[in-house]
Amino acid sequence: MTEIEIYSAALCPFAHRSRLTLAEKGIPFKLIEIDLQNKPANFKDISPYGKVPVLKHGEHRVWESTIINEYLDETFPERPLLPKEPIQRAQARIWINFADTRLFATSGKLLYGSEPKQHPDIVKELIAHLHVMEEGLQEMSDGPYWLGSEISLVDLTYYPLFEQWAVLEHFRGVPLPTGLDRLKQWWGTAANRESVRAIARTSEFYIKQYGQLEQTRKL
Ligand SMILES: N[C@@H](CCC(=O)N[C@@H](CS)C(=O)NCC(=O)O)C(=O)O
Repeated sequence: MTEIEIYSAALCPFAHRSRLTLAEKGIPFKLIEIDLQNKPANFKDISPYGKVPVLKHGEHRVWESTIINEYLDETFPERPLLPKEPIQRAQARIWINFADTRLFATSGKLLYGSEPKQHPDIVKELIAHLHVMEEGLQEMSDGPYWLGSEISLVDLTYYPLFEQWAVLEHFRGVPLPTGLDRLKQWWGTAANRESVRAIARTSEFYIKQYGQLEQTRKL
């Protein structure tokens, strides 16, 4: 098999998505850990946006976690992680897009891209997104995964933020609100998945690492 390398960083939830996809599909890969505070001089040659994750597959490079994940699913069609029917694929992509443009965008803004006075409004926005997810899960999934009985790229796209939720709670005072029962059930199922457990980090790990980041730049 042509060698696969993934450029990753332990704290990066986007890289986490692609490592989980590789694991779920049983694709062997080499992990290259990048210190994002001290990037290698040639990193832009590997990653045009200067970000992780980047996938190297032989002579090809692919970046952006959701695009990497679809590339992997199409290139290695065994153990598919998207449904077959176009409409179901479209629905999966709508949820993946919601993760990127709403949930991860808002949580990122809360952690990095805002002033404390903006936080109450951003927290409201974040909680509203969680409620949209809760309703979506109730309506479209008979469980235990996002699209029903099988794990999919939707689960692998969302899960990494939940593994790090303790960071939002610790640094921004945002516990997961009560009343999101279906979402919490989904989280519990995803967290128990073998691929997830194999590389899971504890809340303490994330809090400590983000705490160290805070010393070097403003969280
Ligand atoms: N939309 C990108 C986001 C990737 C991203 O933001 N990665 C962060 C780490 S979590 C990064 O590499 N940041 C380095 C930088 O911006 O200098 C994806 O889904 O892959």
